[in-house]
Amino acid sequence: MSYTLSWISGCPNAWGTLFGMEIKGISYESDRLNANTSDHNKANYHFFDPLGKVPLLKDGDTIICESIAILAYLEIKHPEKPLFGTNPKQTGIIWQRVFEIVNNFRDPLANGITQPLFKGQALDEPKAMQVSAGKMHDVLQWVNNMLLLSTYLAGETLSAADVIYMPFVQSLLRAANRDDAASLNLGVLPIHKSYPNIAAWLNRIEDISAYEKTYPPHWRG
Ligand SMILES: N[C@@H](CCC(=O)N[C@@H](CS)C(=O)NCC(=O)O)C(=O)O
Repeated sequence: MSYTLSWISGCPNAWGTLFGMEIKGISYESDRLNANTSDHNKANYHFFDPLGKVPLLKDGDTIICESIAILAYLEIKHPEKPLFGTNPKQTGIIWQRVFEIVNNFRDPLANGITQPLFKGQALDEPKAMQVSAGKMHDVLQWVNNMLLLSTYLAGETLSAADVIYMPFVQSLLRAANRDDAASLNLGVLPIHKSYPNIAAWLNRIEDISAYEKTYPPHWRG
């Protein structure tokens, strides 16, 4: 069995997929694309994913786009080290969390704060950023409260919800640490003071060997 995963360093969706595959011990050929040269916009890539997005998994003749779909596909093929639970209740709660992330808790971080900072656009619209910061804090408070009640986002065991959400939180922290974020006073750093339960959750995840193995290479050094 041989998988190929196309990904871009620093893409949180792709990081979640890579992280999940490493946790499950699934080997794959790494097809790291270069965002700057727009490898993913080349025609042959669009043949597989019309939107030209990463990650994309090739498994022989089977092509799966969408990071969460890839994780669900691999879960069926590799049920060991489960990320989507082992009984109906766990599976239901994990999928509930996954959809809460997708519908409510991802975009206020990614679209509202992280992307404008990474694109160097945040200081163009400081008032809009303050509005976005309010929405980001609403989300972080909700997640921080959730992590007071359980060790991981969907209970006492690491699940797909943690794997999917962690890269968005780490991307936010990296963006908030940029020099141009200082004047925005986002109030998120240091995370162990602003949101201690999220900080402890991140520490637990960082201790997993798959975290270091899948850490975005261009973020190093
Ligand atoms: N829903 C998709 C979103 C993937 C996505 O937005 N990928 C971004 C990078 S994080 C991408 O490929 N961007 C390249 C582009 O839009 O040209 C998933 O989760 O797989």
